[in-house]
Amino acid sequence: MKVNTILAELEKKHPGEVEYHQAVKEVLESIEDVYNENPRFAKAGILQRIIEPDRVLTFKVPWMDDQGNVQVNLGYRVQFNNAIGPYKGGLRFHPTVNLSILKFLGFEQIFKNSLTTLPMGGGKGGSDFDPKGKSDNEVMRFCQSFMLELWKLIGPETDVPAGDIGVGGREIGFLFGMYKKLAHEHTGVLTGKGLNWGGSLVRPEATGFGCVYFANEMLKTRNESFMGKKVAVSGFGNVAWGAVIKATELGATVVTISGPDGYIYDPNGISGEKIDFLLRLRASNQDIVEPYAAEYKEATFHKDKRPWEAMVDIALPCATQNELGKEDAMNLVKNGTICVCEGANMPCTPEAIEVIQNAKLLFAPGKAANAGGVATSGLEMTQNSMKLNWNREEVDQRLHSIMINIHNACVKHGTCKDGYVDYVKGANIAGFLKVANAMLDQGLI
Ligand code: NDP
Ligand code: 2IT
Repeated sequence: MKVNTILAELEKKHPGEVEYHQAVKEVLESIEDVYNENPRFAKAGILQRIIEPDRVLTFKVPWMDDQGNVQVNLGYRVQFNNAIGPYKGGLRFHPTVNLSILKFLGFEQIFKNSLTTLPMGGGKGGSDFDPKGKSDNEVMRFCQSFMLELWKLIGPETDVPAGDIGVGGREIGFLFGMYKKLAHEHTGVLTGKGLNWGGSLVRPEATGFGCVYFANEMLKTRNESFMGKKVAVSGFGNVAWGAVIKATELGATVVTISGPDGYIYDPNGISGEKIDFLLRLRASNQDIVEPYAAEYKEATFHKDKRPWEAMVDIALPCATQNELGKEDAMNLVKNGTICVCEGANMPCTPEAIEVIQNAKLLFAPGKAANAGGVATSGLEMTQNSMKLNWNREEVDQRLHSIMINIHNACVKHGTCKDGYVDYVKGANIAGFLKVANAMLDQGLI
């Protein structure tokens, strides 16, 4: 395998899809050695087959706003790979959504889902629709129109979408309602459902909890823990709030959260009723960062800045891709940070990862550290199939042990000669081998 040749071909075939190229490059560089060790991979064209999605559906989503005007957005579903199970991955509703972003996310999802040990393939979808500032009725009409196209492609044994940026419980409800009506079935076709109609306990907080469980395993390898540590979290969405709660529960003080307009620093920690306050603001579609600083006088608002300038022991980027760059990484290293654990997908740029790893900090890539969300989606699918609900402890225990297993897989495949664990390499190799071997077993299809 010649990584550079394959990447050059990919860039020629899909010009300008920079996030997709970025994600593929990282995986190819990590797996080069194990790929070359088994000549059957090259003979079966595994690489060329794994980096292209099986199919991409693009569609138009017309909907009517509250003023009676027709709006048109674009909808997508990228079905990447189903070697080890039905396509599985979230839907993102955000104005920045394009094919490059969804292909990077779908590609990452293949390896992430493989790491969970559950039978799930990789996919992703979404729209450039912006739920921010829209009424519930507008969101409902949009979701219904979106599902009118999507339902033909998905099913509980075919492709199981879920949430991502801009898609939470409300959107999943509207999407599910329309699917149920069209397909005339009540099945686990989406995950992140409401508890009364097939959802799983712990799913809402699972990604954040899983990220902290993973970070805790990394810390243990250096006889460290969350106890007494200062933590910076970015964002305050589905992923971030679970991370804030679990890190606090393990004895840390979470001093930052952020939004697109800046971050807040609260030296007393963001916990208890402050989290309830934030969740209320979020539920009513309001900005959170500035109102928080207005409500809690000890907190300071840092407009248009990122939390990575704060003095912290642990950084958990939980907002979006490429939100932590080289300078941010240099700041963290300078400030004595010991661990960076990605709650979001690809939040650190390749240059930032290089700085962090060269300084021998603990670093976990999102495909390992945020796999708790999709893993708990997998547990939701299992419960739906059994037509049974597990209690909170049961789901949380399974999530916890899945995160420990993922950590162990990364250590197994990522430990370097000097003992440093390259979790990026470990996650990519462990995730890749399982899918590649399944593809070999199943022949050329
Ligand atoms: P949400 O929409 O719930 O939250 C995203 C958060 O990030 C919001 O607080 C948002 O603020 C903030 N944000 C968005 N863009 C920016 C930006 N450019 N700069 C700073 N803050 C920003 O999304 P999720 O929590 O679901 O997703 C966050 C990340 O985690 C994504 O990378 C997603 O792919 C990943 N992920 C999600 C999983 C899930 O189960 N939901 C599972 C695994 C990974 P505001 O709302 O004010 O714009
Ligand atoms: O990036 C992700 O793993 C998610 N957005 C969750 C996907 C899922 O199917 O639960």
